Amino acid sequence: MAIVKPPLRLLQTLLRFPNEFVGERFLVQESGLPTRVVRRLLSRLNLNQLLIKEHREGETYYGLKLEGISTSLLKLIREFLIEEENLIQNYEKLEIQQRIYKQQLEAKENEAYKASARFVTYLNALVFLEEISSIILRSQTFSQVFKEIFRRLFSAVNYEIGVAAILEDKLNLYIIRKSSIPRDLIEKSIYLTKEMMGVTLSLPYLLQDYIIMEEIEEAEVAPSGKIQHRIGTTFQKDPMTPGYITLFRIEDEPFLADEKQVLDILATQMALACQNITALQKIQQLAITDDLTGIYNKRYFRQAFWKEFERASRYNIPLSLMMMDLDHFKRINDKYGHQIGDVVLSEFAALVLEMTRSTDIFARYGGEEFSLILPHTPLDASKEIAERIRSRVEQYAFPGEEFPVHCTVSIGLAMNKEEYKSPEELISSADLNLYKAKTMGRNMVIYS
Ligand code: GH3
Ligand code: MG
Ligand code: MG
Repeated sequence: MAIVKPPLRLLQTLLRFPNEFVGERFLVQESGLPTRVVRRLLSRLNLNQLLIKEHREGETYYGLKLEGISTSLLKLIREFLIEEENLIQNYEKLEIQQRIYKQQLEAKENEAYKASARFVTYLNALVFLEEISSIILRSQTFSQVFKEIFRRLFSAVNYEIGVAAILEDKLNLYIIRKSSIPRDLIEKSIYLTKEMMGVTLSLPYLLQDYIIMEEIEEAEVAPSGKIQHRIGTTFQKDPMTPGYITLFRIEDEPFLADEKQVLDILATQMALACQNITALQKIQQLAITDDLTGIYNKRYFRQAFWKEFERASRYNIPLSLMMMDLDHFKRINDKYGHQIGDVVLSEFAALVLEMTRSTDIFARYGGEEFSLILPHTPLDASKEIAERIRSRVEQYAFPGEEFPVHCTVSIGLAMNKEEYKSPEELISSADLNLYKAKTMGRNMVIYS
């Protein structure tokens, strides 16, 4: 049985209506072939002079010239049509296949592109993180840590103002801004940071008390006026105290989730860096503090005195030094015990510390000897201070076990002179005066 191909169906359709005109739409309907195929076949048939084509009222009508068609010609037509149809169908199949392949290829390309972009981003992030953490972990001060973080963040996050806030004695704010950012926007960002920090950490007092350390980054950005966007994160400055970092954007383009993520990842690094610094500061503090009295020890005295002497000599400014020694301290130990002796020593330190300025450096020189450096202080002024210390100690009732303990102090005071070439000379001079005070009867101030 011969397979009836669609083109044959068309021919059959036409043959069923010999000499009649049949509309194109009708042929499509009857033969079940697509319009395109019918048109093409009809145009081929037309070439063979078999078809009569007429246009009536805007439609195309076809008729078939039956006379003159031989069986062999009919057979040829049939074969031609079958061939033609196969070709068309194959072509269509190929076209569809090609379209599918193209789509698949595009999808694969897209996937590969995304994967490589993701990889590059990931790699960049790793390099960035590695760089930033090694630098901030080596930083020795909070201001170094935040300077590095802010500087490096400029390459990863688009922002114009950065504010880091940590609680030390006060709330310290470390601020970076691009140079073109006006002052009022900085103030706004400080306000917002404090507000956010206050809200996040429930610390309302933060709104008044703070110190600012500012860093300005050179860059050309024209601020459009107001702060549009911000992202922030908390980090653990030390186990007890949180810190806060906020980035502000003036351009009206929200921060991306990726940018927030960078900041969040950095929170861990910042916490580590800050904890290192806190530990370092504690160790440094311990290394220069006297255990018993809590004031500076001799090590720090030497460092500080050498520095002050150098500065005073260079700029020709007055510098006074007091050496103090408690009188007959051995007796106090003998009479009341070593423990009471210790109490007297630490009370004495507290008493003197109270009477000094924040720029003075008071240290335990050893045993029951103390030294007080008075920068920018001429002899007139330091004499008065020494006398006030002496008389205060004389009148002070140190707490004993049963009765209050009384103790006096001898003070040797000296001021720097042009002929002193080394700090030791000023120390010797103060020491000599102390020795004189002792030999002249104690409980007195001798100066030169
Ligand atoms: P002077 O008036 O000549 O200075 O007499 P002094 O007894 O104070 O001087 P001396 O140098 O003979 O004795 C110092 C004493 O200070 C001896 C020592 O036991 C005591 N001393 C030194 N360091 C400490 C300390 O840390 N605690 C106590 N309780 N006593 C100390
Ligand atoms: Mg002594
Ligand atoms: Mg003594």
